[in-house]
Amino acid sequence: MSATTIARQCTLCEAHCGILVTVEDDRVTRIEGNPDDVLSAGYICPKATAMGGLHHDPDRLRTPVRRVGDGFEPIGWDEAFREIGQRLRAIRRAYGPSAIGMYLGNPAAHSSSVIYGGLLRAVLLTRNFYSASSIDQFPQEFVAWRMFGSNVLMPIVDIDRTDRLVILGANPAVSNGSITTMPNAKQRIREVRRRGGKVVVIDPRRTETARLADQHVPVSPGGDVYLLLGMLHVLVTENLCDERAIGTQSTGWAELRALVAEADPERMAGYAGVDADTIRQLAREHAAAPSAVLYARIGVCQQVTGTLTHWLVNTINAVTGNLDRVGGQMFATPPVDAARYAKFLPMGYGAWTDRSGVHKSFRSELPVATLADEILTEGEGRIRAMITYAGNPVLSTPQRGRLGAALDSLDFFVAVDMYITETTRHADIILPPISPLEREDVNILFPLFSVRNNLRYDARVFEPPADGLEDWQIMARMVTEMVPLPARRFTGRALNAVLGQASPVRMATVGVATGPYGVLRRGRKGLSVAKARASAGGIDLGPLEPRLRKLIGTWNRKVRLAPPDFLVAARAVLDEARAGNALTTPVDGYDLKLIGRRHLRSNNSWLHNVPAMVKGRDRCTALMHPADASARGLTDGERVAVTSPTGSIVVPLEISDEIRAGTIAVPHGWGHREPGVGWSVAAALPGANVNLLHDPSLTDTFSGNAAVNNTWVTVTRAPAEAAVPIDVPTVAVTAPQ
Ligand SMILES: Nc1nc2c(c(=O)[nH]1)N[C@H]1C(S)=C(S)[C@@H](COP(=O)(O)OP(=O)(O)OC[C@H]3O[C@@H](n4cnc5c(=O)[nH]c(N)nc54)[C@H](O)[C@@H]3O)O[C@H]1N2
Ligand SMILES: Nc1nc2c(c(=O)[nH]1)N[C@H]1C(S)=C(S)[C@@H](COP(=O)(O)OP(=O)(O)OC[C@H]3O[C@@H](n4cnc5c(=O)[nH]c(N)nc54)[C@H](O)[C@@H]3O)O[C@H]1N2
Ligand code: SF4
Ligand SMILES: [Mo]
Repeated sequence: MSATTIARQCTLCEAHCGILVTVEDDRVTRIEGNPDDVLSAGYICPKATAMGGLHHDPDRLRTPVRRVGDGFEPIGWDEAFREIGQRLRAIRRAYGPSAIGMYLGNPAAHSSSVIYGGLLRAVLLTRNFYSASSIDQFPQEFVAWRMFGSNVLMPIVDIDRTDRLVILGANPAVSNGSITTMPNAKQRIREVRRRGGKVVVIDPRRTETARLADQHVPVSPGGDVYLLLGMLHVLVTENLCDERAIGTQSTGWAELRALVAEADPERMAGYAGVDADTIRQLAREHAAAPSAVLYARIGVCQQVTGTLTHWLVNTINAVTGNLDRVGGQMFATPPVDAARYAKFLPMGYGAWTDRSGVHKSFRSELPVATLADEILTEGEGRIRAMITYAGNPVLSTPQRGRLGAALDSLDFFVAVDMYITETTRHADIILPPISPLEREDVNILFPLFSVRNNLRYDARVFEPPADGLEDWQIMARMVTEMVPLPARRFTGRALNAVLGQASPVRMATVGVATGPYGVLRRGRKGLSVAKARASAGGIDLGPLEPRLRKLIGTWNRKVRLAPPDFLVAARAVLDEARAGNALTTPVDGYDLKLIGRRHLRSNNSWLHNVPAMVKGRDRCTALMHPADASARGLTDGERVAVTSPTGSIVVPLEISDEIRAGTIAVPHGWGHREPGVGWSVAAALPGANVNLLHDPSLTDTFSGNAAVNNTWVTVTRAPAEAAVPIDVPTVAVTAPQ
């Protein structure tokens, strides 16, 4: 049979690189970068080939399955939806809508099916909605809402035109950028320097990105808030700010100046782990560069100071005149201009809390760190049933090792996933969508955050099986089951027929046609999904343009530099510092700080079943500085126990001076050793679940984002293998009856 090659995108991470997939005899034989792709221009990372591996993976579920004893048996779709409807409606009748919880995972956002996830959530009317966002970008959304009046207005980095790029808590050389979608980040970073610009990386580890930079500043984990306050102090006291930009763009300048009056670098240095001269130099150079931008991502989100840090990042960019300016922080003009309307959506901050009263709702969801508690804690309002959609929270979130038992204790659990994972193995029913290569799509989410405006189309590589469903069709069927309907047997069928016509691609077609470039506004020359479909690699819609004034959702259309509650919290940090107290004091007996790291061939928890993604040396290791290793008499490659007050795991030690002394790094997404998991390749190289070590009660003060990037641990030689209690939470797990 002859080979065919089809252009689409790799949908594994936010970069969505253009790929050319060659198929012979119904098998993927080659995946390469698409040189015509308007954003990735031929670049792919080693993960792209996993798109083929996933499609052909014999472990991938092709039909719905239902629990029988410890295993699963295949069932038909109609039977599955009927049972799901009956069970969930009965639970809702008995205990109310919030007895059904829902968790939405990261890959949901990588197809436009996610629109239907939102619809299901709305129909459920539950207060118990959770997602990976609260261990990811919640602080950035919170800051965007407070400063610019809309959570969607997370500014992105105009990396291709900046003269100075300063990166904190992100490793785009590996992650390829997030909330700044920038495929081939490495090349873009090199280009900054080639243009004569300067690149600085502020990170406790000399990362793959730091190796491309002019300067690496090994900040202490959690030290960024002090470093940035110190920088602001220098900018203010040395009159380095762009007063004209501030005057026309912002309010709150006087309050901000007053706040940082005493945050002198000498005082901040010890807490930041960065000397005062460096803090001064960073501030002066930021102000002096023709254009400059601070870019921060999850390393600083996953901290108790996540919101404060991201606020200071945006603030420094703004007061140096680099907000909404070429080469600074900017806002895209995507083909579906969601940011223009998102400002009208209520954020529901604190509209309700979890039952402990500690965690507030934000954009109408609760922080995921409280999920196991909301299932396990007895009493009124307990979650009795769960729906998970494209998520693996047992591995990806800190729950003191209790989430598996919590899921087992539910009356009913339905998972939408193509694998039997550490999470879905606890389900009563698993509903698998077709493989990504079998779906057609138009991504309208990531152009909101891309470094150039664009519209790209994903073609199907394989025809889906006749009885295959996409995620949105699965969600639509569940919506039908959960909408209160009179005479369900007949009206349900009618609603199904209506929803079945409203595919996300059709919705995107309408959205693009009516959007800023659309045919409805610009006539025949305008943009349409059909034009993107006919293109070789999408349609380039030009560089980012200043447009904050149009988008901003604050009442006076000014940037709020000094939200009062941020000032109070920052003042408290400074008062503590003056009294000699750091934000995170060591817990007795724990002497190292644990941070995370990502690898080029991993993607959170779910690529470890593709052989090409796990070949080579063990990657789930504890990275430690040589001085720390020798102080403990530890050698490279030996097995060590990493223990926190919350749990203990055993992993091999990797010694390298790329990590700051006093800090260790262990990647997340590993720990595939649970019985009954349907990942045969992953189970052979399981690694350990680092989230057993993180304390779920440590969250960002404002948004409730899980603070997993700064945990006190000890590291000791692991006892002999047979005697090792591997991957244990140190708290007993008891499930309610
Ligand atoms: N300690 C620590 N923990 C972290 C992080 C960290 O840095 N440190 N990072 C956090 C971040 S940023 C994120 S985003 C989260 C991710 O957290 P999650 O989203 O909970 O977990 P993933 O590992 O992405 O699991 C995705 C699941 O979706 C399934 N899946 C893949 N594609 C599809 C699809 O198209 N449809 C459906 N229905 N299912 C699909 C996969 O089989 C897998 O089971 O992890 C977070 N956890
Ligand atoms: N290969 C690969 N690519 C991915 C993913 C993946 O799992 N693998 N996941 C995707 C997802 S879901 C996301 S959200 C993005 C995330 O993309 P990034 O934000 O780039 O994520 P990380 O690579 O985890 O980078 C976080 C960095 O923060 C540093 N850090 C930790 N603590 C601190 C601190 O206190 N201060 C400072 N300044 N730095 C700190 C860490 O050392 C690390 O280098 O990546 C996406 N791309
Ligand atoms: S960076 Fe890699 S995983 Fe992400 S979209 Fe591009 S090829 Fe796929
Ligand atoms: Mo993420």
